[in-house]
Amino acid sequence: METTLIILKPDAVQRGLIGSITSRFEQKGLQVVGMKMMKISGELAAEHYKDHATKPFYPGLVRFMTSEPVVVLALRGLGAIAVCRNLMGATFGSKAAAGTIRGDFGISNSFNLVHGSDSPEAATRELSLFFKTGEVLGYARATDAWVYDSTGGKTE
Ligand code: IDP
Ligand code: MG
Repeated sequence: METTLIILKPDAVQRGLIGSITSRFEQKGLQVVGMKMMKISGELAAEHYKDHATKPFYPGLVRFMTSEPVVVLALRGLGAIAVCRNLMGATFGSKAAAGTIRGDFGISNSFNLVHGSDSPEAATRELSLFFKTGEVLGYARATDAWVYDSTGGKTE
């Protein structure tokens, strides 16, 4: 099982898409193990996006991500990091495939609704940036017996 960090960006919150986007992840079978609304500080945005610090779009990205509240989610599931990236679609809304979150809900290349960790290392780092100890909750989910096949001794 993996846990990944998802951010519903300010455009998702402003456009009233918190529920619709969260539903995409839930319907897939991902388990919500952390969820909160927050306003990202300049320091946190800089730390989160430090790998992009030299990119031309970086100042605008930090301005966007700190402009209005976001919703952060910790999502758990088998292969959750790649599963979520696939559900999100390609970075640019104008290019993202239909059927994906970015492909279905947006057309902008920078206001692209959602962030998702792109590797296990990034997920660990980003979860610890956005969630304090105790804010990500492990709990047994009643539907897991049907979301996953555990009848053969392993969960698949
Ligand atoms: P990702 O969010 O799909 O992982 P990254 O390349 O990590 O994409 O870029 C981080 C964020 O920066 C994107 O989600 C998008 O909001 C913004 N961004 C990336 N490339 C561009 C660009 O060329 N122009 C404007 N914004 C960009
Ligand atoms: Mg990225």
